[in-house]
Amino acid sequence: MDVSPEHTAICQDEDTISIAVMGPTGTGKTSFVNLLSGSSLRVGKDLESCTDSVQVSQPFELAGRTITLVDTPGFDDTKLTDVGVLNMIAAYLSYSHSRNQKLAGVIYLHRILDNRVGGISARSFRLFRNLCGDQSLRSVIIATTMWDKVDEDVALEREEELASKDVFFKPALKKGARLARHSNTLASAQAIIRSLIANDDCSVTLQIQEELGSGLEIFETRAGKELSREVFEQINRHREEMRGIMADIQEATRARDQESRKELADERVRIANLISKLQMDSTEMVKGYREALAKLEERVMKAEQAARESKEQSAPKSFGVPSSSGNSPVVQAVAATENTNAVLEGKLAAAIPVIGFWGKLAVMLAPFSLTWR
Ligand SMILES: Nc1nc2c(ncn2[C@@H]2O[C@H](COP(=O)(O)OP(=O)(O)OP(=O)(O)O)[C@@H](O)[C@H]2O)c(=O)[nH]1
Ligand SMILES: [Mg+2]
Repeated sequence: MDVSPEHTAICQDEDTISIAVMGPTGTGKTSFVNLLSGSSLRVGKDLESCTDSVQVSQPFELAGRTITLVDTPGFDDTKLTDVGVLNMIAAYLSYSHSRNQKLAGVIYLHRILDNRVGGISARSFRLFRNLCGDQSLRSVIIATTMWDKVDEDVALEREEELASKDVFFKPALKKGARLARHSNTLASAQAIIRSLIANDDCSVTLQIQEELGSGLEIFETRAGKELSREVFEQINRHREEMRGIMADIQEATRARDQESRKELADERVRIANLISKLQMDSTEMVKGYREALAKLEERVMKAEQAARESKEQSAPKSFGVPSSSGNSPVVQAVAATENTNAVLEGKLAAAIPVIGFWGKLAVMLAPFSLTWR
């Protein structure tokens, strides 16, 4: 399990605030992060989920603040389990909180073109609510995306439905969350950020941060409990499916239909694997969380060490590297994938001019701090 951003550098800057971007897979989280920050984090191209770890954007300036965006994998990822996703997000949130990194709020993205107010979207939002708790909803903006993909009239109708039905966003909106539109332009993304950082002191503690900070185990948190319940239901659904397949296999055997029998047998194996993965993940939730946290801590320590060494060796003043001290907050900078790949290929000189200071710092520190994919 990987908690680390793909390309991480650590430096300290107490004035930098971070904003987490969450939501189901494919809602445009990474696109939103890239648009605002100028990062080049990988964006999905097909139906498969794309982001498979928590990753942090380059810092950018807006409304007099230095901001980093925390991009997260979505629940209902096609490759990761929900337990794996929760562990990664929880480890990041808990660790950054323990290092006093200011979280200004959370932007939750929802595709306006999803015509079902239920299913995956509702499940994902339920988990999100449990992760945030009620008290931090004032620092949550639910932003609808993909307005260009659906007729405006239909989109407006759906927006109204989202805001007015108990089954979806209404209860959260009543408790202080805000609904916004993201029209895929920089101006609309910036407007969302501005309204998030305008009203408060730009520091919120999410429910899961409080819970983990007070010593609860991940499975004892509200989100952990909700997810365990969901996983249990998922396993039951798969078992039900399995019973149907077994009956079909018997039927195909009786009918001597070898082709169907083979297809059904393959499906049986696939579902059996799914069940055992879900069972293992949920029984090992604590282990998975601790591993995620340990990896994150190790990488941060290595990157800090590398930052210190780099500062000593390479005239840091010219880069304006902030001073490092033991308990300062964590700020992570991310370089673009293509440029980091260039570094891997030994093209450091070619990569540096493109990515600016934060990317440069990331590139410099990366070989010390990362497990490359
Ligand atoms: N038409 C349209 N496409 C968008 C918009 N936002 C994102 N996309 C596209 O939607 C796809 C998924 O976008 P991502 O940014 O990778 O979504 P994500 O939420 O990060 O997905 P995961 O990493 O899989 O959780 C990409 O092909 C984007 O180009 C939008 O507002 N309009
Ligand atoms: Mg993504």
